[in-house]
Amino acid sequence: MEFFYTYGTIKTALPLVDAENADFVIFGVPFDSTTSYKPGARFGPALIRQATINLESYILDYDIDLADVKIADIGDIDIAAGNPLETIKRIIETIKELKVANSKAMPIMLGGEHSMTYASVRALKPKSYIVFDAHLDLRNEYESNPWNHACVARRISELGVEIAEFGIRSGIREEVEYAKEKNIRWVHAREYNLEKFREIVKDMPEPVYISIDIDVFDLSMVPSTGTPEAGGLRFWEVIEALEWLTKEKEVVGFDIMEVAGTELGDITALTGAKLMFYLIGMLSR
Ligand SMILES: [Mn+2]
Repeated sequence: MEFFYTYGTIKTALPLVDAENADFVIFGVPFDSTTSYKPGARFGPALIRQATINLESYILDYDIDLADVKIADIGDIDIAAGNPLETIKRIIETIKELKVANSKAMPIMLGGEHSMTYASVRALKPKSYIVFDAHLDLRNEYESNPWNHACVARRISELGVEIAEFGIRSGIREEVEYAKEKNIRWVHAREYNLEKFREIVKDMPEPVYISIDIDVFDLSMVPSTGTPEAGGLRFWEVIEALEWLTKEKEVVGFDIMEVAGTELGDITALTGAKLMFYLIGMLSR
């Protein structure tokens, strides 16, 4: 398989295999053309990869060494700067190409702005979409653009995918009304706990796609992100929910989005990298 390498791969931290032989295939989407507040998500994939150098491959909690897991990193999608629809098309093509080469590979997308999650959902066709996010992302359009990052959950709901959102603390009335009308369940960050998560997710159809907008976490852990919001979730709260979810439900893929920044060693990227290691670890159990 031929892929585009923008910023190199993750191989400094982990021994990698070819995409054809991998159980997990990482790719980056260095796209941030609709970002409305804090730019830099185009550097998210590179910063997350760089942050993995700081991590141990052994996951203490699971007694799993990621060095023993078959992981590939195919580099970054050749994005179309300023053109979300064309970039979405290219992501879908890449995932389809990957699935032809290796049908059992689980794609892991590193972003990049959240609008691109639509592409993974389109390509992987899950029945449920479970997202951790500060924002509802249910606007019909934002700045006259239906492919803006603030609209991604709405576009996904239009695909007929069942949606649940956790860690929410930002949205407008139109979005709350749309959620009610379409039976989209969401839990405010103030009211979030594992019990509520399980209660909502347990009856959702499989397979599921997991999306983590890094802004779901408390601002102190993720200062470099497109639209930062105070009052977020703690790291272990999210990990515990994901541990339960990955045990209970079939997962077709996941993403970690909206990591931004311009400097190596960025805190937000360190949070994203650690989260990725945990997710690969729990999905390998
Ligand atoms: Mn968000």
